[in-house]
Amino acid sequence: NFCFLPASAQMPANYDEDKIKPYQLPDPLRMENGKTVTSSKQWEKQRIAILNLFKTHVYGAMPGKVAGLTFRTLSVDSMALDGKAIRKQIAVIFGKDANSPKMEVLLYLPVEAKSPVPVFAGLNFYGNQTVHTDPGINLPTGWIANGPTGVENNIANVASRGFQTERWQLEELISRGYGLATAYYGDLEPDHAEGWKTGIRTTLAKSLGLQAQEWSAIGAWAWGLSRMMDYLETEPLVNARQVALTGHSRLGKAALWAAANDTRFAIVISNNSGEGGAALARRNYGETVEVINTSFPHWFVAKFKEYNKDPNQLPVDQHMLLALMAPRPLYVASAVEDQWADPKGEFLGAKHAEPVYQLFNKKGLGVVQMPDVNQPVGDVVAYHIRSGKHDINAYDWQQYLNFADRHFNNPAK
Ligand code: GTR
Repeated sequence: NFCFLPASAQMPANYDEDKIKPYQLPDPLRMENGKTVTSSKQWEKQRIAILNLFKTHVYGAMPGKVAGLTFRTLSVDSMALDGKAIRKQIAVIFGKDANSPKMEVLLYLPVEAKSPVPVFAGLNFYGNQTVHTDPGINLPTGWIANGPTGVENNIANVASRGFQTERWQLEELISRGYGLATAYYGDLEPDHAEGWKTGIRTTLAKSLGLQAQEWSAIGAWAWGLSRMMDYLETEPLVNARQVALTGHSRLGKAALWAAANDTRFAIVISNNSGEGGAALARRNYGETVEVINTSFPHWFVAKFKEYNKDPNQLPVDQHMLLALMAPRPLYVASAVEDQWADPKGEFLGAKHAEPVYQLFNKKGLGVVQMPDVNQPVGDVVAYHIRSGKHDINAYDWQQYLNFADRHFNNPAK
């Protein structure tokens, strides 16, 4: 399976636990006045304070809904996937005018659904057509990163259909009673340093009342996820109170940022999200703050670069981002061969979010040590480290489906 390899992946990185510089994590419960949060009620205010710190220092502003947001159904096929699913394609148009920028949502629902179903939602890397070979899926027309089969000169052609079926497990989801909603992240902002010029940070600057540099690519992708949720709330076959947000890698970072801002996402799943995602920034292991800011300057705001040399100066760390999910169920996953993402740092991110879950009488992760390979642990906060490489595969999805079954009390089947 193809994956992005930045030049920085060649840069020397530390993979030695003994060479991790000592660090002290900021306490998510410590308020600005120095006092400690002791109740879930007090947490509400602290939650906003932490969210604002992430806006200022890491991901930038998060605008609300754009005026005139419109949903237009482009196609419906109630006999998709050999009659097992309903396929809908919807243009989510960011304005009243039909020529406004838009994102195309691909939605599959189990045909047998008698009542509104829970849905997994997430952005994809190379266009909706890569999720399944279903020939009815529209091809994206905008910029796509070169690399995969069927992408030439940054344009996708039919040969890219089904390029990442393994990453979505659509048939499995449908057979277990779940829907899937996805959109191509490049509809929001093409993922390269100049992408903001043609993405929504520029095209919607006026309507959102925000300058491009006030937020980030991750912010733009996360904003799109919230607009997807706006649409899902209008879809009668979807149970919008049971939407599990998933994201792999950079899109895992975007999923976490989306769910931090938007509590309508009922479950949050971070798959190999690494640096700038679930992994602690203070650990110099694998990818670092400096490296990610150098390879992907557009992902974060300029302010984040001030911490390149010393992430200890950050007023936050990623366990606090994970804590913003509380009390919602959160799943963090790593892969053994994905040392670049710092599996232990991801585990510790989840672990140190625990005190906030405890305010809600939820145990959090509930284990002290990192579990063995392919041994999922935890209840409201779950974690696994799977064998194999940086990816999201059938094994990961099995765990996420089991997790959703548990927390959504079994889907309407
Ligand atoms: C890498 C990047 C990671 C991760 C990954 C991905 O190049 O260094 O932070 O986001 O890309 O998205 O696959």
